[in-house]
Amino acid sequence: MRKYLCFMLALVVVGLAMGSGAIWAVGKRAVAPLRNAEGQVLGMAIFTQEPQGVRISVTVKGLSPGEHGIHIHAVGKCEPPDFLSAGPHFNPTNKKHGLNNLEGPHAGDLPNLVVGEDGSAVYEHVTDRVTLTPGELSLFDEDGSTLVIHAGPDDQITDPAGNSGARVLCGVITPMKAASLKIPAMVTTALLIAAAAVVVWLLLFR
Ligand SMILES: [Cu+2]
Ligand SMILES: [Zn+2]
Repeated sequence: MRKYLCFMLALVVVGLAMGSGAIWAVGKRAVAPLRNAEGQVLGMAIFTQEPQGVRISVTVKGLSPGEHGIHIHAVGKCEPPDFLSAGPHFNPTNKKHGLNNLEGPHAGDLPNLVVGEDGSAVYEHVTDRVTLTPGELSLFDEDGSTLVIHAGPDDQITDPAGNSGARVLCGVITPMKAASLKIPAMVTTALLIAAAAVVVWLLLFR
């Protein structure tokens, strides 16, 4: 009887281990290589799910100095040269455009990217209007999402895109599976081995 109780306990441990692996596999980080119309990668965006929201970290080069509109767009597709395939701004809550719009903003609206005289920029912003985890605000909905950088500044009020001009860089937001699995996979494996050892010990030596 005790043997079976212990066996069931071991099964629960295995189940938990596999369950935790599955939860982590959803991914808490994502990445978007930013390409121009010629297909050159001129930047990289990293998305990290944090308790207070998603941290978006962007590094880019080769842009014109000054302010550039930067948004999360609704469709995970970057077809050059115009990137219109990325669709409108990510807007699951059905708002209007602009951080300064009383009827806004879109979930995908972000403060402008400021590019230096050398054409490069480092950008960091945390938004609680999107998530990497499943749900209504998830960037990983059926058709995915993109990060788009525009030729001009976003005026943060004109619907639907803030008059920010052409789409110059586009990146499909992709979950970082390998990175998000690495440590949890080790933990899962350790738990599995421990559980298996318990089972073998119980069955053979008790
Ligand atoms: Cu945009
Ligand atoms: Zn918008």
